[in-house]
Amino acid sequence: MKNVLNYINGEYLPPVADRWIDNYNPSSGEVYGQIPDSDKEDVALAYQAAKEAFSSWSNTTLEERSQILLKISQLILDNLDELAKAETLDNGKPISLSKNVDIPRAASNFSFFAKAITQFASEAHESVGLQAMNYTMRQPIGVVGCISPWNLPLYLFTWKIAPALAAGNCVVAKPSEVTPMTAYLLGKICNEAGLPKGVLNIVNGLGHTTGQAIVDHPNIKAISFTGGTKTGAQIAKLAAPMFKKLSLELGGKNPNIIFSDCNYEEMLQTTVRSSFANQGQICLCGSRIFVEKPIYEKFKKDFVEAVSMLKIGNPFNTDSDLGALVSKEHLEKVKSYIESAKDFGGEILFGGKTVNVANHENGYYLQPTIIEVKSNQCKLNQEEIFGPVVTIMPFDSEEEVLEMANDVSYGLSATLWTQNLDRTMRMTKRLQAGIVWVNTWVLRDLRTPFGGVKSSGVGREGGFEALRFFTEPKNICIKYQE
Ligand code: TXE
Repeated sequence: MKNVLNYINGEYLPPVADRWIDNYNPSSGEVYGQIPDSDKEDVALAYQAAKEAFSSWSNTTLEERSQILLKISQLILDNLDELAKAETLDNGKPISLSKNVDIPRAASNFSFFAKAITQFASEAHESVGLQAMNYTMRQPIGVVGCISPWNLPLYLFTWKIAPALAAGNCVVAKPSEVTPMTAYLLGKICNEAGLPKGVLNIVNGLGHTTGQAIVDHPNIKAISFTGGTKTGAQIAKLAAPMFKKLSLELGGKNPNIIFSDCNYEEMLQTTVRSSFANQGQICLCGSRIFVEKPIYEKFKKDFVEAVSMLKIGNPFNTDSDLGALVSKEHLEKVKSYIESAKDFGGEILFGGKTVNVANHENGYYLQPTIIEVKSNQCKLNQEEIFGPVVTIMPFDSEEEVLEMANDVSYGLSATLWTQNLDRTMRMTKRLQAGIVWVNTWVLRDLRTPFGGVKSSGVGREGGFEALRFFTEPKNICIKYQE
């Protein structure tokens, strides 16, 4: 059994109430360890440790802070194999993805913010003629809360923690109860890198208990959350009367818009990835594919053929393109969407069935699934499925596809495939999304603002946006005599 403990004040501790939750291996469906079922008392301990560490951490020089974060980044890379294996075991994602994307990105999150903090600056405003000078101080908030989901476990956990720490805050963090293992291993790395005790504290447990206790804590003044839209709404409701700063990165139902003049081969290859990478469990996946009529039939045929070549299997096999979905509950949820397709005239062009993987018969495997739909108004196009399921639909004009792309409650990202510059300019301006990719997908530059509009969230992460979120601006106005 591989058990997880809380990481508080630099030490690994069992939960105060000694209650535990089973942790499943999604590729086999077996319990392989236990994690703390923490409650308010554990969060209180974590808060206390963070509070005590704050005065010293917020006064370290930027150089010192930066060096420690760079060391954490390096140690993540030094332990890449162990972390990648742990991520795949916990989440079910292909090992190639853990090794090449998730863990290297976790290292980059630390190295990026280690450097960004040394370049972060604030403004000065001279009140000309009034003999006064204003400058803005950007001070760390204090103790902040970071709550992350299961789809990109260490990747998203560190995406929040790294800027929070870089800005001089102390953190109480909670990884998803479904995928706690790499966050657990990060504690050891932080100790080895010399991160002072209490600066980062990790409490494990369920959302409505441990997560809620973090949001509810009166002295944890900011919450950075990534997860489902419903959960985001609950967090906002609880945090608003306490006037907490909130950054909410929520779901998506992203359009992938394909015009006939696109670079076809590149579009096809990328669309396979943007549809099914990580079993479709990425908030940025292009789950609604709209194809211009002249190439619709050709695309349908080629896309089905390309997807039929994808290999679903044990995520530890290096040639598996798709591994297991994260949990039994999630598999059931995704299946129920597929089963509902026929209710509104959807036609399954490929997939739709669970997959039996040899020696892993109880794992949560599902075929990549393509459903042709008749209307953008159907449930499959309006609700986030968050699994290996995409819909496809033809369109006639720019105006029509724009209307369909925007006619959804979400607004995280959009992808556009065209060689026409004028069309690119017209459409990128009008697409309701926080991020628009043109002729590419998830090409990330960590300096750019990341987040969504409408039900996809509030606020932006990434670059200086994240450092602004994790600091409070203070205006200092000095009057002087001439
Ligand atoms: O996420 P939750 P779930 C979407 C996706 C998925 C749906 C539900 O559509 O099917 O959300 O997934 C913690 N107070 N995304 O239920 O519950 C929880 O413990 C404080 C999109 O697994 O939102 C975990 O650490 N915290 C998404 C984190 O919130 C709470 C990624 C996310 O879990 C809490 C994941 C509460 N009341 C799911 N309730 C994306 N944007 O990438 C739960 N949590």
